[in-house]
Amino acid sequence: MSTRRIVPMETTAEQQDVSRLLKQYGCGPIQFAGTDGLYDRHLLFDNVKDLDTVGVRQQYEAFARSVRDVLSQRWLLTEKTYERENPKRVYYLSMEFLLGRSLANNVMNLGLDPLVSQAAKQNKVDLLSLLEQEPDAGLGNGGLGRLAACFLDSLATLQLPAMGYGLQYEYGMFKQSIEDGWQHEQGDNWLRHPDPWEVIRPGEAVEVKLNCSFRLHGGTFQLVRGQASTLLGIPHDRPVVAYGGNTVNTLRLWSASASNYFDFQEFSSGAFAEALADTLAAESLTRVLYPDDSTSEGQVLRFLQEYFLVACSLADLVRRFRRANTEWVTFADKVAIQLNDTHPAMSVPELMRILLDEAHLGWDQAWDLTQRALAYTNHTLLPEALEKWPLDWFEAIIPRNLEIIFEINRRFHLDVQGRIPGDRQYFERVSLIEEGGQRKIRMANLAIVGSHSTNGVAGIHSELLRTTTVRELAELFPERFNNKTNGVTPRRWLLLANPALAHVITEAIGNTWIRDLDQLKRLKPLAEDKGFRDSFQEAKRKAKSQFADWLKTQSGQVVDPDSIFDSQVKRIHEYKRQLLNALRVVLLYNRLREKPDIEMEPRTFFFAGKAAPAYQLAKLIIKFINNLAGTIDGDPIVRGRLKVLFLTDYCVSLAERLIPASDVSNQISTAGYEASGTSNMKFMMNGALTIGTRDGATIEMAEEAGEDNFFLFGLTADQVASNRAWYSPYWHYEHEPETRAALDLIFSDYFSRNEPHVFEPLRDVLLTHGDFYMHLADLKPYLEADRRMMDLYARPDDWVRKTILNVAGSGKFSSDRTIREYASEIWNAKPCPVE
Ligand code: 26V
Repeated sequence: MSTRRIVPMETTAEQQDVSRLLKQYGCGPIQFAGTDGLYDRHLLFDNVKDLDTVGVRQQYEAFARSVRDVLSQRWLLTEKTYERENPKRVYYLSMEFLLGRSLANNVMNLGLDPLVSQAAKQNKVDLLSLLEQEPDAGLGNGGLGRLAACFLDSLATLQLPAMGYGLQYEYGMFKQSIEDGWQHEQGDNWLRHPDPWEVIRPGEAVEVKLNCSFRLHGGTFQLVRGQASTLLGIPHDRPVVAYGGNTVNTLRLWSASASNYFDFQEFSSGAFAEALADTLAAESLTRVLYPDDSTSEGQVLRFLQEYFLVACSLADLVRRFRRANTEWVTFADKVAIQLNDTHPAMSVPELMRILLDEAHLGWDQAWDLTQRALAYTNHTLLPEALEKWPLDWFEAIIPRNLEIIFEINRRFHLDVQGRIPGDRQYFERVSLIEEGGQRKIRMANLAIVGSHSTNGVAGIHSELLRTTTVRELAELFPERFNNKTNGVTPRRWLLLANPALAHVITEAIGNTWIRDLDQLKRLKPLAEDKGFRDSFQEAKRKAKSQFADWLKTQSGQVVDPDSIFDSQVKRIHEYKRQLLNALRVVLLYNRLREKPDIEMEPRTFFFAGKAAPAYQLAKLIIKFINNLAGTIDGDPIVRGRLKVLFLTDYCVSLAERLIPASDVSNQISTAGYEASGTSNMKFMMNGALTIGTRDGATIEMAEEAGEDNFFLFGLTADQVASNRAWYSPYWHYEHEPETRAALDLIFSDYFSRNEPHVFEPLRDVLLTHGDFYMHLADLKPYLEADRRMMDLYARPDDWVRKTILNVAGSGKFSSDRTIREYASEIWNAKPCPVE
């Protein structure tokens, strides 16, 4: 059985003094567990069931509720403090928060580990299986949503008066299963059981007015134009506990419901189903998360979701502002609103609407306040992911907002004409409206023009955004453009996920790294310390065998913890190039088939990630990886030397297990396409070495660790751009025998004996259609880097040295650093400590 603890061994004196802690949380002398303690009372009164008959799910709920009871007073006190101090508040608006599980994290942040372990013992509760009862809150697609969750942790830990706003999707990110190698999707009904963390506040509902109604017709969403309607936004609040437990901020998620619960007139005439139709349609607005992280297809439901988030959140924060302040002029001194991508960019016209029509300010003042309050973060340069919404939808649903957009654009046009006279085409490129065919609103342009700050999420990305994607806008407003390199929370991703390594680090340098990750650089000299290297290696070995044990119990799959664990985990996407990784494996496999006697360290290649349900090629890539895994498993020549595993249903909890256990992290996107990456940082902190391209934040990671401690390869972003014109994958196919052999093997149906031609589309992507993401150009350099990496692995002492230097260099990638930069350079927000 795994000995995975939920918090590390370091218990401070403070943590040991449980009753003092409870007092600090305002709980008085109550007992957490024991007869008549919180836990027993919840078990009994929440379930009205005999204590001997409750199941482990109910035990989880009672435990989580007891933890929530403990933090409730701090939660209240936090809001009271903010009300009293009236500081500038930060609002983080995001369509996604990929939270994962909360129980272990909250217990850790509250310092309640000793209490919880003791309580579990007393009540004969198996803590590990209890923790497994909590479903992941999968309210996000990938990096963008997980970043928002890490930011919440840092905002609270830095004691910033901040709040997250999002949507309470009834169904989160779909569950993935694999049949015959193919991905299948199932709905993620994560709220099937009561959620112990949420506090629903119907009393703080807000109204959202639309100029249309909508109906569900045959399962699709239809607008009924011209028939105005009102929706209700119901707040579902979740506590965001700071490390140390002093501050407890709020994540407020909105669910939609109909305002006139159902139409009594229709009801009394007997048309019961008719009467309920509006309610059903309204509630379906927040039913499901859009499971596509790359294309903003024309979906009116997504458009409505975005406006709903914006309208509810702005109404709520304006109401809060009005409670504490009398003068509108102070709005932007009291409120900072960060837009997580363009998804909440309708905040620009919506805030203008409120300031003009409800506060009755003049245009100039409203515009000044709007620009000063709003800031926008861009997360992708992929043209297909840049949102553009049909103007027609604005007209039908929120015509007043459209009117305001027109006026913003008219004034913007005058401004541009004044600065660059006579260049009509210049304005067409920066205009908020795309003409020709169906007219559309360009949401990125709207966000940039209507805010005071636009940032990218890593140095190279911010630079490309400024010099290519929105070059003209950056020329017009150079002072608005800046970079904020992403980070991740070291609490969840090191302290919680990897207790063995966290312990080794704390033994060596004390525990200040938990709040100040730069402290990790003090590990650098220890790379030369044999004793430290040994404990470091032992911690990795422990994480690996724990992972192997878990995998065996969970799925029956067997992996060898003495093999190299080589991982690539992320959404499946052509630009992320899982195919390049798979080609590397085919090539290594060919080498072994040809010369079974060559030296090769045993290796396990882990892949995990979801494909958007409509992204056929991404699904085929999953199928290919699974077939590759099957073929290799069935070949006695390579048994025990190469293994490929596609782990199903990648999610936050799986990442927390796999990342600590990995030796090698693959970050191999076509240079210029991955905005930042954030799993790259988690791997680095957990002592994996990176093999990767010079893209996103990986560039900065190599800078911090020293390029000698990295395995960088392949075309640079500049080279990718300049080679496009003449690049031909055929050249590589014809001139590189190993590349050719690998492709020929695939096209010969070697990996698809019973499914002839199933991988033909791979030929199209990689050869016939020109290999847009340049897999073949980077394949040979990838294998050369792989060779260097394996040479290092053969010298275990040098390998561990480098992993230590990587961990020591990872301090910059704490989301605490990122949030400090946002706070001082964009928001001008200061900490507001609670007592
Ligand atoms: C776009 C769309 C389009 C409409 C349907 C739903 C949907 C959901 C998400 C997106 C935006 C995807 C952008 C994104 O996730 N970017 C990632 O952001 C990470 C955090 O900054 C960054 O590390 C990754 O490199 C970047 O790909």
